[in-house]
Amino acid sequence: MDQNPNRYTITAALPYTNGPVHIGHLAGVYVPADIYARFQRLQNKDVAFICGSDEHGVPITIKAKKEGITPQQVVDKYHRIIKESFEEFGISFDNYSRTSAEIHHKTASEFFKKLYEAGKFTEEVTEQLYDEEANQFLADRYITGTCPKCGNEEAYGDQCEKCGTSLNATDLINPKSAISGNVPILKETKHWFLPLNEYEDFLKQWILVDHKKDWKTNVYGQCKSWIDDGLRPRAVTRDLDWGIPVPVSGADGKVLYVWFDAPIGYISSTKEWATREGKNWEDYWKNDTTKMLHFIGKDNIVFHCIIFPSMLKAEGSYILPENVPANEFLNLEGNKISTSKNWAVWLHEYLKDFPNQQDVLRYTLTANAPETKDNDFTWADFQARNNSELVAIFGNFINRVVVLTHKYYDGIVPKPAAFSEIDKQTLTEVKAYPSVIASSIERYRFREAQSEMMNLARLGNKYLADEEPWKTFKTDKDRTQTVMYVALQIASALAVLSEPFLPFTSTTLKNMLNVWSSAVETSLGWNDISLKTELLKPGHKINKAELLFSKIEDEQIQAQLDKLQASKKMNEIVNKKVEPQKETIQFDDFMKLDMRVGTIIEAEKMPKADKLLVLKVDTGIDVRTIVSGIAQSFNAEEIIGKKVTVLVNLAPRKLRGVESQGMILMTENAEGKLVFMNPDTDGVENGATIN
Ligand code: B3M
Ligand code: ZN
Repeated sequence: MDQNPNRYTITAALPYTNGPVHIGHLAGVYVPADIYARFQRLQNKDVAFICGSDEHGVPITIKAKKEGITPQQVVDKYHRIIKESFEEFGISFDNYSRTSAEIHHKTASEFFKKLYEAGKFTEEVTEQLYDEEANQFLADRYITGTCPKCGNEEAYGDQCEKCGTSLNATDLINPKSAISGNVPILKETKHWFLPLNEYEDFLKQWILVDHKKDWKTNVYGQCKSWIDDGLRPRAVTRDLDWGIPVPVSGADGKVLYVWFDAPIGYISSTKEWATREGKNWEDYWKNDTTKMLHFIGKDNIVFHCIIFPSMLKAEGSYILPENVPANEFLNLEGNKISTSKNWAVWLHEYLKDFPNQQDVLRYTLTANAPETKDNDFTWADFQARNNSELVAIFGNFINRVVVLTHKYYDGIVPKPAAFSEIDKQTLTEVKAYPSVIASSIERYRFREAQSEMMNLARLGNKYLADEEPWKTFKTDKDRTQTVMYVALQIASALAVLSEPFLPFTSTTLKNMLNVWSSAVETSLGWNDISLKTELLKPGHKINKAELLFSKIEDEQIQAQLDKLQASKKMNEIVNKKVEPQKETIQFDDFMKLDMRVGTIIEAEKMPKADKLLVLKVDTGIDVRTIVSGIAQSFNAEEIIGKKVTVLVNLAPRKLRGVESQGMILMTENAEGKLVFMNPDTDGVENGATIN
């Protein structure tokens, strides 16, 4: 086996294919993973950046039911959309596979069989929750209930997303079927369990001792609390009809638990890539000189730090992750991102509104990345980051450098004369950036790394503003050449160092500076910035200026806020509680009601009663007295002459000593004010019947 300490296996969580991806996914997992992978490639490391669609599990079957299509149709639809979004945002996976792929079914089945044959599972008949109406066992997201740990009433059968605890369905308090809403019964069924309790010592050593110092505190803290709570055997099979069939006899109708097969998806995706690229996949999974990293969101910590490592340990021939840099969650305009409430910025929609502005979103998401705590994305911040950072600093600097080089020197890098102290200091500062940025990236501090990269743009922008070559051009040719030479060196350093964060911008900039193709002698790498005495040699010709960033206008931001407001309105409508429908009545029952069109001809307040008005109503049959509880919504004068609907054959009853001879039909508006049920009655005579 090839001994290469520069090999990296970088995985990013496999998204469930039950919906498109939004900014929360990008900020939490895929942008940081991509920055890291691009950075390591720029260091000439041997990188396998691996991902794929997670196409099994209850999230998929629930979605299929909701959309009235098959699970296969669901995964085909969203796999395509998700894959395309990742490509469009420059997430540079070496391979994006899917867990419905044959190679994955084979890999996951073999993995299970190996553990099964080695006696690593326990086999148990236990009582599991069962929905009698749906005729089906309830696992994972098919069941909701109260989390025994934090009291969250919407915990799932395998996990509470609020506190992160991994659960068994039978742990839930007040369990309820997500299919029918019914209270489930208990029914016996056989399953295979991975006895996590037997891996406690291993996990204690590996996480709590070996990785105490280098794992993020949020990750370490969650792991420690699970281990301290004591680990229990965990079922790795399910009674479901969607998934990878359990590959042993006596397991009809059973599939692998999605969290058993999904992480193996990293392995099968690596195999798929290695076969295509003529590599050996085992170098990336079984060689302990390889560094393996899992980029995930915080709700996936237990699966990647406890369960999957225990599976790998049980199998015996795999390496373990060096780090699991999990992020917290990103909120949107102060609220939790929610697919079901459509409170999200969908990547495919973003690109329609901001075409070719992928880097602006990447930049904003990294600047606000939820690295140590949940964080908020706001459109106002997005606009400010673009207009006052990307446009005003980065874009402005580059544009001046390139435009002036063309204006003064026909696009040819000028020869410097004597360097001033400022020039020397500036060139020295530039050389320090690669290692400063690298050190932040190596510690998974991507916000810090990106802000250092911007500091380099700031340095360039300030240098030009201070040295003012547009002024010296008329008076001092030598000085101008020197300043432009220095500015061009900064611009080329920026072209390289911005790549992990702003890949599209970096490509355009490299094209502009003509340092792009590897055929060109001046092709630049990350470490050249510190090592080379000059990045662009005098005499090198650069290309014409292209626009890197453009201003985002208030109207564009308002349109996004309006979109969110519309989602909020829609949710209010959908979630509004209405009275449940009453018992069915027969036609004859309805016909007993005698309703007529009438007109209020007199109205006065009932003395000493807040709510009551005494009305005289012309019903067409007669003029009668009706006492109505509407005084808090109307005063007497304003309703005289109003057309109303009257139930005329209601048995009379006395209210405060006044006999009421009918009832006026009313309803209530959104503000709680009563309104008359007076259908469009223009030209309808009093006494007309309603039916
Ligand atoms: N599909 C969970 C999620 O999207 C999941 C990750 C699997 S990684 C192996 O939250
Ligand atoms: Zn909880």
